[in-house]
Amino acid sequence: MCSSSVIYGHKVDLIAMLDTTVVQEFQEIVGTNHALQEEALTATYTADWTGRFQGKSPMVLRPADTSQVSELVKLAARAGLSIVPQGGNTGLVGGSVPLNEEIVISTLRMDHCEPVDVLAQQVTVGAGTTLANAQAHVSPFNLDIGVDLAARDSCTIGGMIATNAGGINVVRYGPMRDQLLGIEAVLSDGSIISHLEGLEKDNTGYNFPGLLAGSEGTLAIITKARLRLHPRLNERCSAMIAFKTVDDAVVATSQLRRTLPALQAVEVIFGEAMSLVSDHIGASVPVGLGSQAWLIVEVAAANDPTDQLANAIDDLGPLAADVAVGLDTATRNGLWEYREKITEAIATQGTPHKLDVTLPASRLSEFVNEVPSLISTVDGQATAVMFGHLGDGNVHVNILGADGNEPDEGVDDAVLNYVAELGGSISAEHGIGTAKREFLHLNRTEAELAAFRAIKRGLDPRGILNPNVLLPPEDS
Ligand code: FAD
Ligand code: 2HG
Ligand code: ZN
Repeated sequence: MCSSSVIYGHKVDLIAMLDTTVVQEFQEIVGTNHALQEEALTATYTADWTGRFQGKSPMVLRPADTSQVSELVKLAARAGLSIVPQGGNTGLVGGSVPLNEEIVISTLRMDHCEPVDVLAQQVTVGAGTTLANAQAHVSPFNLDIGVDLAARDSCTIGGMIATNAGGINVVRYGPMRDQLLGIEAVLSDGSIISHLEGLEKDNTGYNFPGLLAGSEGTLAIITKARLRLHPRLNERCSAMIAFKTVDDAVVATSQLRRTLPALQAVEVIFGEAMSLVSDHIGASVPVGLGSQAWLIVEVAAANDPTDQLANAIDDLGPLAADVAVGLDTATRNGLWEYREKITEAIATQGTPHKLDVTLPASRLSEFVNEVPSLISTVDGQATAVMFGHLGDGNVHVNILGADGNEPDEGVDDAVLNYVAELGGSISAEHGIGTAKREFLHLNRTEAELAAFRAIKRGLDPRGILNPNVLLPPEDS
């Protein structure tokens, strides 16, 4: 059908790599419409959200259910093909795209949500369900998914599990791993493991949900998940608080965590990020122009938590330089826009290196204050745009090079070594992917890496599942 195309130069070579009978067998499993080969059709599956990681694939397969995934994996294993599992392709570490011409298995068609189990406060959803659809599915029952993040319209539950996504409510509900009560997945030999009963207590051996959360597609392809749900807290109030120094924001965050039982989110925007995002959304800085840091604090409860928030802000005294409060949905959303549009604002400036790190609370302000000069010693023209989830000690450091180009590679090395020196983590919530695997040794000992490799070999002896991510190559 497409082997004679001259428009898509490299496609002919790629397709030639796949035996025609193998191609036919793949097509028989998912149907020809869901076995994509034309580069025009595969393009959105082969480049990542940031545009920094671009690959190519001989075939993107879109199975409808778990048994089709199982058949695809069996066939790939037999044919010696490697697989990149993909959900919404919103990952930010280059883990979701085929960088060495792997086939892609996209879960997007596996988006069925089973009826909400109100009695148990749980739901089982297909791995390809977007977070927004899962939220919409459970909200009529006054229930909520514990993890929320700005990519909610595109990211999938399977991808969120595979990356152990964090987002804005970790301070209250924990990351994706904490939401998991059961999982169904296809292993590298095509066998299916399924444990979806959702028993709150179930000590019957190894915990697959815990193992697969954060495994980044290297151990299995997740096909369904049983999620714990939380009562939906409809009474909400948000505030943006400006601080003269980074340290004031860190101290205030700790105080708010101690004094606000209804605390739902504590997010931070530092100076460079605030000016970039306000330009991007075409609005002025709401409060505290010239400050070094702004917190967005949200409280949520069954009964109006506004007084609770107002009292807690009063108690901050002179720490808080200025405050804007959002009582109604429109004003709250207006404040949140400054936080949620930062990633998009950065993307308009070029291709950044995204470093997503956690610091111990006692080293946070030192880190944030030091990073700009650290970066400039490596690349004099690079700028650091910083923001994140301060309640969890998680700072997103986006580094842009001159004229929107990527910065000097050495900036990653300098920042991540500094993080490790301060006792932090080189990946807070986005995962290791391709982007950080050469730095994994900064946080993991030889013994830990050996245990990781043993797990990988045990579950994927041929190394066909997402071979380019997480574990550093053995000879590095
Ligand atoms: P993909 O990008 O498709 O894949 C991510 C990884 O998971 C890859 O390694 C892939 O192989 C693997 N994978 C995907 N599906 C499966 C599956 N079914 N089985 C096995 N492996 C699988 N992340 C946060 O943690 N917190 C945030 O606040 C946050 N905000 C974001 C905001 C924006 C605007 C954007 C663009 C991204 C943001 N992210 C955030 C990153 C991203 O949304 C998350 O990492 C998300 O969990 C990825 O889900 P996905 O479905 O897009 O996965
Ligand atoms: C967020 O918190 C995301 O908004 C994206 O994790 C972070 O763009 C980034 O670096
Ligand atoms: Zn984040």
